[in-house]
Amino acid sequence: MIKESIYLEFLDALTRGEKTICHKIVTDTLNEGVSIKEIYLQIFQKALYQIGRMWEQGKMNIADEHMATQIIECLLSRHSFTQSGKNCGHSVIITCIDKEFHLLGAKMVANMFELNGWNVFFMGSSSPGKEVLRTIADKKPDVVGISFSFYLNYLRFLELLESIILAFPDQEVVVGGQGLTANLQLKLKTDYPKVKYISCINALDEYILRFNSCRNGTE
Ligand code: B12
Repeated sequence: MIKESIYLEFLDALTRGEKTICHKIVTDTLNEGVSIKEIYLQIFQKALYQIGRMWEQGKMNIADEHMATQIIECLLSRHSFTQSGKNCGHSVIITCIDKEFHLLGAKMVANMFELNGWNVFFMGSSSPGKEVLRTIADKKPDVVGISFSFYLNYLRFLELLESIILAFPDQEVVVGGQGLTANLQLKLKTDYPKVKYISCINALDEYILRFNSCRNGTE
């Protein structure tokens, strides 16, 4: 568990655009033996959700929000491969839907797969549906992960899901992101029972463990 004081120190530096201080806090915390997953959830995600609230309440301007996002994007790239595990032989495509510019949640998820030894094909933000389909045909991944944050992208999300299921009926698909409201989670359960909703990287850990044990025949 990361101390609240560390998180607050990070948030303060982040909202002032102080990248060097943010980087030092993360490096020191990792050196104390805290895992990357805890840093992602208890510092990065927590700070980004707070920044969202501050922006919504007019307590943070767009420039500062963009700077903070850039700092976390940079830290996410720096702190990914460093604790990489052995290759487990599984592969995953992670993508955001078309016109979806919220990238960081998807990137965290991609990094977590990578840390668990998966071969990751990360397509980033705003990927056109036909390119996602082409990449699935090309890479033949074990899993496809779709990230969806902005509610107005709802129809694009369903369109992509439908087209993947139609073209690759046996494809394992996982989805996540804040666009998946309780209603939409319910719709997924009833209309697309094979698609798995994963709420955050803690739940992702459980999914990866289960996936590995199923594939290794221990379940
Ligand atoms: C940074 C940010 C931006 C940046 C994104 C830059 C970037 N490179 O990513 C920019 C400036 C581009 C942006 C733009 C906009 N944004 Co914005 N943004 C945010 C902010 C502050 C942080 C997003 C973030 O990174 N969160 C942290 C990550 C780690 O959390 P996460 O995405 O939830 O991911 C976790 C889980 O959901 C899950 N997960 C996510 N994806 C996946 C995928 C898979 C496969 C799995 C298994 C799991 C999974 O695991 C992740 C890790 O635990 C949020 C506030 C918030 N509450 O998040 C608003 C927020 C998401 N934005 C919002 C809005 C409204 C907008 C704009 C419409 C603003 C505008 N008027 O222009 C545009 C829309 C752009 C678009 N078309 O996509 C709203 C969305 C409301 C909604 N649900 O629709 C939010 C919630 C702000 C708010 N409080 O209103 N934004």
